This record gives sequence, C-alpha cells and structure tokens, in this order.
Amino acid sequence: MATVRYRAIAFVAALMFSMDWIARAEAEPLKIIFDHDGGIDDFVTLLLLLSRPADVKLLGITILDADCKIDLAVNTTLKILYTLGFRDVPVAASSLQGANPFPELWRWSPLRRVPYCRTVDVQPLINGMRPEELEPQRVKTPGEDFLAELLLAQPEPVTLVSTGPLSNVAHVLTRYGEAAASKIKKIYWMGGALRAHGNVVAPGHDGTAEWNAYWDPEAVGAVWRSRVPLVLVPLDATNAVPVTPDLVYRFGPQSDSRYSVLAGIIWSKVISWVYERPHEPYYAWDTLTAACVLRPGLCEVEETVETYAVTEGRSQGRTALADDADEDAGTCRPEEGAEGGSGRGGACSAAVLRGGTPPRNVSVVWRVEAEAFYAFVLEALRV
Ligand SMILES: [Ca+2]
Repeated sequence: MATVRYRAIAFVAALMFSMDWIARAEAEPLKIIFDHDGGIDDFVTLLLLLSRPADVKLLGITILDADCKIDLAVNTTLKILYTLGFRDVPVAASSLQGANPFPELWRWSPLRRVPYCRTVDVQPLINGMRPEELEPQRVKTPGEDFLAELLLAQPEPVTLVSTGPLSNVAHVLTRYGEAAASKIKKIYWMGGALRAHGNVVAPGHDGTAEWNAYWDPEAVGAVWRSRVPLVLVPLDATNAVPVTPDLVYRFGPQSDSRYSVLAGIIWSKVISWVYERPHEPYYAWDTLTAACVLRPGLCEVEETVETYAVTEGRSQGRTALADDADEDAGTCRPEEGAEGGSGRGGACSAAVLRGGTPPRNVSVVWRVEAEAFYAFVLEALRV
C-alpha cells in the first residue's frame, strides 16, 4: 500500500517537476554559488544542484573545514564534479575556523579514526581519474576570498546556497560590504532554529542554537547585520525530513542512474548512525535547502519574519523570533538586566538583544511535506 502511495506521489512530483522544467526551458539557468562544509548531506546536495544543468549553472564552490576534514571535503567535491562531467566548476577551500568546532562524533567514526566523509571519498564510482586530473579545478585562493572574487565578477546578482556555517559569507560581507552584498540575490541558508529546539549539546551552552550557527556565531551576527536577502531553512523545517533506510532503499529501482547510485551510496553512510542513535535522527538538512531553491513550491515560506541572532554568551548561535525577546527578558539573570532585572521590561529586553544583533526581517521555510520532498529528490536524481 505504501508503495502504491509512493508511486502516486512520485508521479505527481515527476509531473510537476517536468512542468517546471518546461516552464524554465527558455529562461537562463539560475546562477548559483554553493558554499558547503563537506558533510554527508552536503554531497547529496551537490548531486541535486548538478542534476539539471539546463536549470542551474553552478558558478563555483567554496568549502569550510566544519563538518568534515577540509582536504577530504575538497577532494570528494572535485571527484564528484569530474566524474559527472562538470570540469569547469572551480572549488576553493576556506581557511576560516569557527569558535565552536563540530562534535567529533559528527566528523569522525565512533573510534575517531576515520572522518565520515572518507567513506564517500573512497567510492570507486568517483575515483576513475588520476589525482592530477583534478588539479585544474582546485583554486589556490582561500575560499573566503574566492567567494568574494566570484561575487564581485558577476554582472548580475546570483543565488548563494549555504549549507554550512556562515563564515565565508560573513567574511565577504564584512570586508567588501555593499559591493559584495549587491551581487547576492538571495542567500538560502541551512541554519538556525526558531520555534524548534536547537541541536547543540555543549558545555556552557543552553541548547537553543543550531550547529551551523553555533560553529561561528559572529558570522551569523555579521549576516544578520547586513541587508542581504536571507532565506532560512531552519531545524523547524528540516526536522520533517529524516534520512531513513526506507528512503535509501528507494534509490534501488533507479540504479541505472549514476546520480541515484551515488546519492544512495552517500546517504547509506549514515544508516548505521540512524540505527545506533534512534533518538538522534540524521536529517536531509542541506538537501532540503537546495530543494527549496530548485522547487520553491515544495517549501512553505513566510516572507517577512522579524528575527535576531545571539552572538555571545550561553545562547550564542541562537536565532530567535524578535517577538520572543520580551518573553526571554523574563528569564534574564539580574546582572544582565536593569535593577530588579528578573522581570519583563525594556531594560532587560535590551540586555537580551545586546547579546546579539538588532532584529531584521528574513524569510523562513517553516514546513515541508516529507513525502513530496523525498519524491522530488528521487525524481531529480533519476538522470
Ligand atoms: Ca552541511
């Protein structure tokens, strides 16, 4: 029964996707810069962004040393691009480091001997070339500077898909200001948690932040202080799309497609995680973010949401609704607020906001229907 339902939804998704494809056929491809951090999910996201070259022109890729070891993350990215015939997409490694490194358990195997992304890098399907063949696409300029170069060279604003911490983006906005910001049409960022609980568990932190934000809270602050259009894909949305064994099995019937085989293999690397940590699912965080760019109709977006970001203290990395600030003021410690600061009120509220940024409007993806998303990804990768 479930299979019938999957097929029905997959058919509808395929039909809608085809219509999108036809509708866009005469338009210019959407120009995208992909800024990622080498996690398992980042590589499936790369496949999705490459799956429709008539719709998407990938201008370049910058990578942070966050969810994987940077040299491996860059190599794996280069190998995927080369294997699939994208030999004109430059890849640059950032030199930036965040204040709060990702948990070892996320970056490494349980015995801390193998970075997770090594399990992708070794796949025979992406190792058919000699190492030197990858070199022409490897950019020597640090990723944060290369991102600036790419942006400044664009005649028109382009879309930035960021599925890691915001360090590279913040660097560009801080150093080049409006000259760079004016070249960004929108940033789609997988990050933040608004009404959802954060996923950071770290000493001295209150757990309200999402990890991409917590890795470099100052970077989040810099982006919040900018005026660049920002679309958040926070945990509120990504919590709906776990990567499940059932999803990975569904790539089987389309294993005559290289994209599907690769995506299935890459996501299969987290299946042991899924079974061993049932209370800590692995989500398609980044892939959903790209899907919201490629198929906006999948994602329920609220266009104008006033939010702020906390850059220091025990909530650093928190992204919050501005409406929550007064509520939070009720929990201020006395030394943070005005006299008698445990109560609500302007002085204490201002103290909360001093820990972060002034409020600004962002767009927020609040919700996605999981099966529609899965069906879209499966269909998109059947190439
Ligand atoms: Ca990522």
